[in-house]
Amino acid sequence: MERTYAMIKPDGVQRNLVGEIVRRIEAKGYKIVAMKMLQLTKEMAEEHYREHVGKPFYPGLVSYITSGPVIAMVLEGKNVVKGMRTLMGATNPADALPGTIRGDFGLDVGRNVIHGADSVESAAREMAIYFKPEELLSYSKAVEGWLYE
Ligand code: D4T
Repeated sequence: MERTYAMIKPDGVQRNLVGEIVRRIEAKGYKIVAMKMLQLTKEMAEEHYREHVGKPFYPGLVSYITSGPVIAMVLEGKNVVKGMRTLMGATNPADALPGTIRGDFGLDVGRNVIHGADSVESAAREMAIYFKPEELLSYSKAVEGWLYE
């Protein structure tokens, strides 16, 4: 089953959106296989956002993502990488549709509430920044027969 890395950003935590976001992820049917609260170091932020080094928004992005605690998660489910991107909505909340997390809760691209990996490869790279392999749990849930045919 596919896995992705997702992270409720410091604004999501400060705005008391953790419960609402986790509720949406669970209600969709994705399984949480790892979750923790942490504050990113500058080094972790630089590793996470290494593809954006040199872009005009990079310094602000690193200072925002390190500004407070985040919720780091590994999620599992059928097509979860694409599905989480759909649940989150467009990167810029101004373009995100109502019903998506960013569409419902965000206003500004630099405060877009949640991160989700954009490919299976990025997901693997990102989850390794935040979790040791043994922190990713494998378990079954009784509801699976009602989620998958
Ligand atoms: P993340 O990685 O945070 O989930 O966002 P996306 O995957 O949806 O979008 P991204 O990698 O293109 O951008 C990373 C991060 O940078 C912020 N950002 C982006 C910004 O502040 N200004 C900008 O102009 C852009 C393009 C928002 C997300």
